[in-house]
Amino acid sequence: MTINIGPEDVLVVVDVQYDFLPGGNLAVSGGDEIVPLINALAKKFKNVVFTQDWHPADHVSFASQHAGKAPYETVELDYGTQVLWPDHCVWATRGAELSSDLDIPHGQLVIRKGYNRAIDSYSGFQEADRETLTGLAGYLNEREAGRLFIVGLATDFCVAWTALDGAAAGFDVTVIEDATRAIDSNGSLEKAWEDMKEAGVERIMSREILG
Ligand code: VGL
Ligand code: ZN
Repeated sequence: MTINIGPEDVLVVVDVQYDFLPGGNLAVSGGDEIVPLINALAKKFKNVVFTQDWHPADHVSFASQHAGKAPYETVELDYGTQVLWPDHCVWATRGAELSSDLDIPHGQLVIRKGYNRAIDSYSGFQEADRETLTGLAGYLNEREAGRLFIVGLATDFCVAWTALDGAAAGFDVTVIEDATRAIDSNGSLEKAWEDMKEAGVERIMSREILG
């Protein structure tokens, strides 16, 4: 059963940046394996948008900014519990660049997120305070976007939060599982799939589109 991609459908490529790829500061295991698949999928889509994790060097999500804290520990912030990460995707560094192995010249938009020092943003739509919007929903609505198909890194953080917020914004959202890879810290991957299922996010494999 093949899913036909129409001219309104949008491929959302989440955070395929050097820091999330092997050798990067927050490398996601197997992250490089999905790049050829994303390139193949992108050929089926007229519309492709990217997200880019884009932090100042003193970002609140970095363990280095919290005395006595190590990566993968948590802190309580105004907006809730924040997982602490190794420094990653610092703006204007190579680690923050989108992989040049992406071969998607027809990509239309790069939405940066996480640039406010005091607020993290896994989601491409909304920052972690659940208030500050990135503008992505406005852009997609103005473009009269159809279904959103989400790929990239990492399944259990930026992919999942983008999928959940896309669904909350009223979009029909599908995650292409084998075109994602996960961090999977403290059961985060299983929880992410549960949350996405509950929100009505579809979960497919790339062959359902590629045939
Ligand atoms: C991400 C942790 C921190 C992601 C971004 O892209 O999934 N994860 N910042
Ligand atoms: Zn980040």
